[in-house]
Amino acid sequence: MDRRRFLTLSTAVTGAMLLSQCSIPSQRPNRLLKSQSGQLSIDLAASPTAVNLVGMRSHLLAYNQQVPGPQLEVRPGDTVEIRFTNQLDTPSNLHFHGLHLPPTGEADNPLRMVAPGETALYRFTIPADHRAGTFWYHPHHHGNVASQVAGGLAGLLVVRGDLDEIPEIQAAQEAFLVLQDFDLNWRGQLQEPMPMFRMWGREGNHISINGQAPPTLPLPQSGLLRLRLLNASPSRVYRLQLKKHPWHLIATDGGALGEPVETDEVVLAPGERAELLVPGTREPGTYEIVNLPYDRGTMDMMSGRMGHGMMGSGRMAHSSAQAEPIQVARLTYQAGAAAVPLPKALILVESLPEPEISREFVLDHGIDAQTGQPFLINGQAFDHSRVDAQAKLGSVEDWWIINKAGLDHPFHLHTNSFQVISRDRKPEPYRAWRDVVNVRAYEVVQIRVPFRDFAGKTVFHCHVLDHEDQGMMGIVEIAA
Ligand SMILES: [Cu+2]
Repeated sequence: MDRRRFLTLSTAVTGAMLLSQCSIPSQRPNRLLKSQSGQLSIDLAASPTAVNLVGMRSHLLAYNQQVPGPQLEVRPGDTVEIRFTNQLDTPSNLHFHGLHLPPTGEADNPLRMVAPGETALYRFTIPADHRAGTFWYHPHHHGNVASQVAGGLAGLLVVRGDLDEIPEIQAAQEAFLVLQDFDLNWRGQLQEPMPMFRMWGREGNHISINGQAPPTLPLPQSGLLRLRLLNASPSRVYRLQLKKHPWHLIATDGGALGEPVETDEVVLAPGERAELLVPGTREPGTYEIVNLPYDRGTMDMMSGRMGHGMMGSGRMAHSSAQAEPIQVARLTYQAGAAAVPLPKALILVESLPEPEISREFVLDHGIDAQTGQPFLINGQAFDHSRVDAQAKLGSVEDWWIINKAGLDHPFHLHTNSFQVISRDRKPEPYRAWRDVVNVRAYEVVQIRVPFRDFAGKTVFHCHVLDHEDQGMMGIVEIAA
């Protein structure tokens, strides 16, 4: 693609995004399915569905005809039964992203396949000591993940627990923001990405928040607003800022931090979640959350890999389809609520013991001799019959994720959350549980993983889902 074509495309895309902001809100808020008396038992069907998305009739893929899918809420100790029907024309399945569950059988089994037309039962118990947090569900059938998630298949799965019982947090207003992007033509149909965009990881020309245009959220004056964010986009990295107003990070992917951390930007790679508290302590008015341009390294790919060298710097440095800040939500002060201070302490994040084993995982681009796939971990593309690492049940391991490529690769591990220890050998400033860490182009990230329970085979992969589908995934087998 030459420069002029890229410019034309990015201008068109930005235009479409701006347009979608002033269009009418559409879908009603999506349905909440909460466990009752310790049980959540639901039917969930994935199907092609026409929905109103950011004011436009759009032909997407939906769970129970909603984009995003219904919000599930459970508590530690609950049993969950989901009768999942695949009404798509491609194989699918369910992954319970971030939950600590067995990776086998009818639980969080990423190697299971649900054929078109089939119904499968998913059945598991949320461990009694499960951390509270913002988790989610989405399809995970290798080869179809990017297209199915890009079609809209994603939903929140919230575990309520100790974090929710902290009095200040209990008193806070709560808002969930599911960030998705869709590549739609003027008829509202999903577009197949060009081969180059499949390589970079597809990004859409419409951003939606909970399937709608940017919402306006009430911020209680002198009180607290708790924002719970999920990046359910297949490739886009969101770089969020609350303009002219403080906000405090209180939770990452795997649950609460030890204490609130005041922050400026919140960078959310695909699959990542964050929770923030906004204290209503400023001049009453309306404040804006914007998404700033973010360069995943696609520009470097364009100039370097293609050898033109004409886009190395200057205005085009941000490579995603987005060139300007885009509004994601507005917060409007609302008087009348009781004053609530920021909580001083949250939930203790344990310090993990020194690792018994250290391993390296090199992320790179190339061609795997066996599969021909271009996204590799330790020189190999995904093979469902190969075990790439053997972890001992009850042990703690350090994984060094070495990105030798010029693109960001958000690294995701199933089953067990981890803590980031260092990035480019600089220690992480605070302890946090995560299941996705964005490993930036040429960066080295050290994570520490406890394998305490749940034997079996599970996967780790890049959460740019086009990369996962094209090989950037491996299997770790956990055994006694
Ligand atoms: Cu990747």
